[in-house]
Amino acid sequence: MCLSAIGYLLAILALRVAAWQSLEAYIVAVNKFGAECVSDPRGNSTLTTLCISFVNPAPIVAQGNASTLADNVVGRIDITTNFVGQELNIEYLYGLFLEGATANTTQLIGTPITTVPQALVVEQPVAFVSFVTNLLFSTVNLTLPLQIDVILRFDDETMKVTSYDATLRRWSEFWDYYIPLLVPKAAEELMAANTADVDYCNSTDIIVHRAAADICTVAQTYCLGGNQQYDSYDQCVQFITEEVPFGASWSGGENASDLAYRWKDIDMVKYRPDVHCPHVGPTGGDYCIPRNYIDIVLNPPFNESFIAYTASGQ
Ligand SMILES: *[C@@H]1O[C@H](CO)[C@@H](O)[C@H](O)[C@H]1NC(C)=O
Ligand SMILES: *[C@@H]1O[C@H](CO)[C@@H](O)[C@H](O)[C@H]1NC(C)=O
Ligand SMILES: *[C@@H]1O[C@H](CO)[C@@H](O)[C@H](O)[C@H]1NC(C)=O
Ligand SMILES: *[C@@H]1O[C@H](CO)[C@@H](O)[C@H](O)[C@H]1NC(C)=O
Ligand SMILES: *[C@@H]1O[C@H](CO)[C@@H](O)[C@H](O)[C@H]1NC(C)=O
Ligand SMILES: *[C@@H]1O[C@H](CO)[C@@H](O)[C@H](O)[C@H]1NC(C)=O
Ligand SMILES: CC(=O)N[C@H]1CO[C@H](CO)[C@@H](O)[C@@H]1O
Repeated sequence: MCLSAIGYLLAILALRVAAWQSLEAYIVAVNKFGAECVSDPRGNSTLTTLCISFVNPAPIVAQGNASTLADNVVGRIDITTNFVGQELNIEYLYGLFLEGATANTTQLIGTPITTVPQALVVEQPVAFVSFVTNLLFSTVNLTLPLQIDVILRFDDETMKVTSYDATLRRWSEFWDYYIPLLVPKAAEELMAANTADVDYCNSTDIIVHRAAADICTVAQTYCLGGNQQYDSYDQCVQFITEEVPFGASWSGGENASDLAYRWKDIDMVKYRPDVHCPHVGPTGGDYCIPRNYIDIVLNPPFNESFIAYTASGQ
């Protein structure tokens, strides 16, 4: 009885294993998640030249869909928050790194230029990938590495990502390291633009005003008519610099002006103002909420497990 039950379970397991798509299919899908490599010259990457990358995400951000993400994908990025559905996940995954590529002012987040894989483990339908991406801060000619870890779960039929959990490793340490290196250049830019009310003896104030100039330029350029968020550029700057805190390096998603919340949204606004203008505005849309540490740790947003079947003993 017991043996046959085990035999039955083994048979189920064998069926399941036989039903999974190949490891190669998973590796290709992991690659596409990183860069939508299909339309990229690096698209024929293999395991040895893994093309995980957020380099040049513009086409994904512009078209607002990614063939790699399931419609109801649930994602989490540790320094920001949880995102449900394609549009928001594209915003946060790919939009985060976009603007720095074209802006001619000092951006608070660098532009990914190269990516080197560090780890890849696949056990269908779950994969773990870790990569070091080099971020370029072009106005200060500085390139710095950041390691990113992502656990992914795929729909084995469509090979689209249904859940992902991403961690920007050592982000707070990274932030404390690089932000001071941007301050002199940011101050120079603000002075050149005759920006009012900046305390040039206060590094944080310089960075806050740099962020405000970028956020408010975008808000006033693209959020028009029914999408308007602020009465004027000056009112926007006043709100960003005085009414919300700048926020900690890790507190994106809270009601703050910093990179990971209002600042990072500026990339997406021009493509779909109706969706993204509230994210740079005073309300912050639905995504600008206080977060409780214990709640974050104990209540993951995912509808499915990241524990692979063999590990779970099923
Ligand atoms: C893609 O693969 C083909 C065939 O293996 C190879 O000839 C070509 O150089 C590769 N392209 C790139 C950009 O690596
Ligand atoms: C993405 O959107 C564009 C334009 O809306 C559409 O042409 C394209 O087929 C879509 N791609 C996918 C993979 O859904
Ligand atoms: C930076 O870009 C803005 C808007 O695209 C433009 O008005 C400005 O002249 C540029 N500044 C420099 C120094 O290139
Ligand atoms: C930027 O930095 C690189 C590497 O440190 C250096 O070779 C290059 O000359 C620098 N470029 C400028 C414009 O300063
Ligand atoms: C520096 O600027 C920040 C942001 O504007 C502000 O919150 C902080 O109080 C300022 N610090 C000092 C010492 O003035
Ligand atoms: C964020 O803070 C501002 C200023 O205090 C406030 O007006 C706004 O309602 C807050 N937004 C949320 C979502 O709490
Ligand atoms: C079908 C289902 O349960 N969907 C949920 C998946 O998780 C997200 C985020 O927690 C929920 O918003 C969905 O309702």
